[in-house]
Amino acid sequence: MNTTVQNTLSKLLKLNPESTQLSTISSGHINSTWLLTHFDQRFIVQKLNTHVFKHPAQLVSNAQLIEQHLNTKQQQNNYPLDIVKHINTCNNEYLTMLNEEPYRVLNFIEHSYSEDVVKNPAQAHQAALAFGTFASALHDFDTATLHTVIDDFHNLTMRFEQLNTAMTNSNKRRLNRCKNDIEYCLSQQHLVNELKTITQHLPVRVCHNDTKINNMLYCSKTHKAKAVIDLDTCMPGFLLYDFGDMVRTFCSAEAEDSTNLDKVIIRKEIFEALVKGYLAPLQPLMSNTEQSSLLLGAKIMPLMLSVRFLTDYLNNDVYFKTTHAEHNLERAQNQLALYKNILSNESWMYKILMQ
Ligand code: ADP
Ligand code: GN1
Ligand code: MG
Repeated sequence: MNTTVQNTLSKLLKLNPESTQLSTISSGHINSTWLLTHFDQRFIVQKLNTHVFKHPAQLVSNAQLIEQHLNTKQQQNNYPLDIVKHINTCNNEYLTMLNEEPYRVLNFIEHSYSEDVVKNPAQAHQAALAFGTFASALHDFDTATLHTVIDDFHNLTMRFEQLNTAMTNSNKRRLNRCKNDIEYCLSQQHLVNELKTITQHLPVRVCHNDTKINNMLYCSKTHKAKAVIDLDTCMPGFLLYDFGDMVRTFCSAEAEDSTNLDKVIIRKEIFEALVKGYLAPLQPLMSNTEQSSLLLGAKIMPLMLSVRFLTDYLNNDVYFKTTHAEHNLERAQNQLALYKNILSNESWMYKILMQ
């Protein structure tokens, strides 16, 4: 590990760098994340990505309001999961500028692990139960107190506009590589109208907005859900997005960037377990309309991610972390394969959702 980084991060907690250890955690696409160990104490240290999060203080403020709300619920025995909390750093701050970059420290959730691909229905059930429990614990949270950390984050119309802009500015080689994928995405814009119609009848709730599988932690002893993490995009929205992002990241047998497209298909038993886990805490709060809207989320999210990955590919990979030149294109094609598979399985998915 780079000793300069280790010195810098140790400084955040006034620790002697010689008695700390640092390792990189690379599962997220946005922030830079490290595990900082000091004897038996462990901390998560994150450098927030200011290209993505223009106002990091607002993100921390949102997360802390949610932390407090969940804390109160936990004290009333109404929230069974662990809570990720911001830790006060050297200057008595929750967000610290070091070399002009914003850092924060979180409590490390001990005895936990995250997954990038769901291995079995029990894992899907536990993860969906966790995200459902999280949403249900926030049903009485005042959404007006949250800052909009990213404008139009799940605005499909705007995502199509960003794709169109990227096409006009892109280099020809990259544009040619994904012309067909772009054409297909643009042919699916009718979903925008479906979304507009249905959302008129839905309640605005606190959404996590990034319910992908590696944003929750399992207990390494019981393998049950332990914590919902990565609260950076919690904002007012519709639950269909959270449900859709779970379907997108739990149900395929392949990781989001796999090029093994034949295997990018919805696994029925995983979908069943997901629905059961998510609805257990939420169904009592939901109308029939809201419950049935979730299926639209399952279509919207892989399509929206294809559009976002294609946009970033055309923009020369400025948003998502990539490990190789075609990474964003591979992700986009993977998500399109998943989207098409969902379209061909819609009817049984709807039956399971509504039974
Ligand atoms: P990003 O915003 O880049 O996705 P995350 O906040 O999701 O970053 O963190 C990346 C990974 O770090 C997670 O998938 C998880 O494996 C690990 N992680 C993050 N926060 C914690 C925590 N409080 N305790 C334990 N592991 C964590
Ligand atoms: C990003 O930060 P991470 O890796 O949990 C992205 C999500 C995407 C996801 C795709 C702030 O999530 O919106 O769905 O990648 N987060 C942001 O894997 O853009
Ligand atoms: Mg994450």
